Amino acid sequence: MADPKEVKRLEELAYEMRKKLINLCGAYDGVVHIGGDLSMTDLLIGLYHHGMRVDPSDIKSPTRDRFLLSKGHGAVCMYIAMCLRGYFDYDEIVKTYGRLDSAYGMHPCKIQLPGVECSTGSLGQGLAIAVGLAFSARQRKEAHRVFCMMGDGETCEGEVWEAANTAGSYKLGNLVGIIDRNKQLMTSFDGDYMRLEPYADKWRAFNWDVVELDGHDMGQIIDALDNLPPITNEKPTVLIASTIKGKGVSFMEKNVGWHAGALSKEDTEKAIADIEADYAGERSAA
Ligand SMILES: Cc1ncc(C[n+]2csc(CCOP(=O)(O)OP(=O)(O)O)c2C)c(N)n1
Repeated sequence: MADPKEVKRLEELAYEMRKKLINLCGAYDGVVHIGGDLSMTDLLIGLYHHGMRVDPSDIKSPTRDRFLLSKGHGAVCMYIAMCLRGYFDYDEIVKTYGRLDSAYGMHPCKIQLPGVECSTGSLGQGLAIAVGLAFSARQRKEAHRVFCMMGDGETCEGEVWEAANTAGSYKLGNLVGIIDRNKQLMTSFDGDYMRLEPYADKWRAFNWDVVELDGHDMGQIIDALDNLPPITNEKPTVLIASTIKGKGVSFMEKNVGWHAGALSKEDTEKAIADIEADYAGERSAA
């Protein structure tokens, strides 16, 4: 059972991170993938600030856990989670985000930004790379885990399932998939066109252990990460985290118009007020 003090510490970080995301979005002269950033905020805080063995002062440590953001359009969310952990400077991210000469691109680049494990953005590829890293780690008898965050819409891509089958077949117990299951794709809801259910059963059919959780409940996130099986487990694990796209901002939540967008000054103020009210428990979820 998660320690209430740790739950509170991470909730505060997630609150701070949401406000930093909105402020960056408001300051940026272009669109940000804000809907899916807000849906995975709590998960990224749980990973970077609790569940993963990482050290910003030793980013090449061979024993570090590896994190791959397969839904690379959410890069800024990862930058801010890492910045709150001490990797990067927030003001520098805000100042340069999305510029051609910036290390903080709309999609993450491991060459430009040390600390990023994998360049992503073309959806569907991260899990296959994570499988390779996990397989290699096992061959070398290394003890770290490989974590791979995917969007649920992203898992419409066939390559994901080829990788999932490989991971299940090779019994990669050191591999952890995390699904940001916000039930929205880019411009539609799950089931409008593509249907993902029965989602958990699909992963089980590929020989994965499945943990279903509320991706906005920090206690559940901590418990899921603390109770991962040992890396010698006979199966990889997938955490299917039920989330809300745009979580915390009333006009974005479950609104397909907010997969990506730009925020006016008024939008920014309203979004910050919503996030503050949400955190204070004064606003009911959509
Ligand atoms: C191969 C590929 N096709 C299309 C896109 C454009 N694209 C960017 S985000 C997105 C929707 C992704 O949905 P989901 O994975 O559910 O992400 P989330 O809702 O969590 O943002 C699409 C189609 C892309 N980046 N890569």
